[in-house]
This record gives sequence, C-alpha cells and structure tokens, in this order.
Amino acid sequence: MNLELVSFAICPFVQRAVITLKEKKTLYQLTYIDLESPPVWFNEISPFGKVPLLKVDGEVLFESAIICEFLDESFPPALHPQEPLIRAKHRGWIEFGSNLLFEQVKVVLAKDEDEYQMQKEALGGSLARLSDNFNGGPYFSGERFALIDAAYAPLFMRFEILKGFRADLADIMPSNLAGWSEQLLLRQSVQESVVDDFKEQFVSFFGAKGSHILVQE
Ligand SMILES: N[C@@H](CCC(=O)N[C@@H](CS)C(=O)NCC(=O)O)C(=O)O
Repeated sequence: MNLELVSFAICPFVQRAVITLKEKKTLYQLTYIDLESPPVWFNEISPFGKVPLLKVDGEVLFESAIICEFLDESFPPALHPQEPLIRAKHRGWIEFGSNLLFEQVKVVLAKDEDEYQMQKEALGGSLARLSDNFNGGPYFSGERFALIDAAYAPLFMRFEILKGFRADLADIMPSNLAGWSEQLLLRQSVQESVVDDFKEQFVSFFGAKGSHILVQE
C-alpha cells in the first residue's frame, strides 16, 4: 500500500495520524503544504480544505479520526479496543479531545489578558470533565497504548510548550491527566511525530497571529 500523508507542520490532527503510523512502523511519505496559501491540487482533493489527508494508492481519505481508524484496521498492532462498547466510549472521548484542541487554540489566540483568562477557564472546565472520566494510567485504558492515546498526545505536547510561557496554566491540569501526559510525551512515536523545530514553528505561527501569551511585550 502506498501511503502519503498531507500535512501542515504544526497541525495536531496530522500529528495524531503520524503517531499512529509510527506505532505501526509503516512506511509513508509526508507532504507538507502551507495552509495559509494551499496549493490548487490540495483544494481540489480536500473536501473541507483541511489537513490531514491520507492518500492510499491514490485514493483520498480525510478527517483524522477516520484516517487513524483506517490505519488501525490495516496495519498491526490493533490499537483501538476490540470490545464495541469500550471502542464506542473511546471514540466519544477522542471527539472530546478534538474539541479540547480547539479550546486550546482559543487560549493561544487570546489577544489580551482578559480573553486569555476567560479561555483558560473554559479549557480548565473541559480538562476537569476529562479528568473525572479518566480511570486509566499509565495510558487511557491502562497498560496498553491505544488510538485514544495518539489522539491526546498532541494536546499535551502543546500544553507543555504553553506552560513555558505561562506557568499558571499548570493550575488547570488535573494531576491524573498530568501523569498521563508525562507517559505520552516520553513515548518514542510521540517524540518523533513532529519536526525538529516544532516549538519554534508553533510559537512563530501563533505569535504572528497576535497571541497575547506567546508574544513577549
Ligand atoms: N476535524 C478535522 C480537523 C482538522 C483541522 O482543523 N485541520 C486544520 C489544521 S490543524 C486545517 O486544516 N485548517 C484549515 C482550515 O480550516 O481552513 C480532523 O480531525 O481532521
């Protein structure tokens, strides 16, 4: 199978697919595009105009959750739980994780302190809800790394970077999630899932958009 993942270097949804590919030790090609000025070919094949896309022998898949499930069904080891009820619950919490990523971006994009505090509170509320439903450790469902772990690692990686700019963010990270984050960020597939200068690219991208917390005044 010929796999080509269409990527934007700092996209957390792309990162989920990269982690999954690395867990599977599958060969793939990465094609980076500039999302601010996407090439014509990309707009022609991306139904929502979003990354990631996975080209499979020329066929196009879109949406990170669908891409990750396709990879999981196509290459061993299986990462999604086998039991339908548990798998359905994981799918729900993966979707919750997508929402958390959007809430995290709102924190980053806040233009002033008031907006930052408001968005931080919203993100904190969602993290608290996740925390109440996290009975795992070291990973979401215990000892085995699952697809849901690949879905949450990008959130925690960005959270660590942001904490370097605003230490007060640590206050909204519940301790059980902090332990989960630590485990995920130690994992090889996660560490190798981003470009070497990820932090610089992340800070520069959102800094240019006027991020209150990233731009040193
Ligand atoms: N629901 C999508 C979200 C993907 C997404 O929002 N990608 C962003 C980059 S991180 C994007 O391509 N944005 C371009 C746009 O919205 O025009 C998924 O899970 O794949």
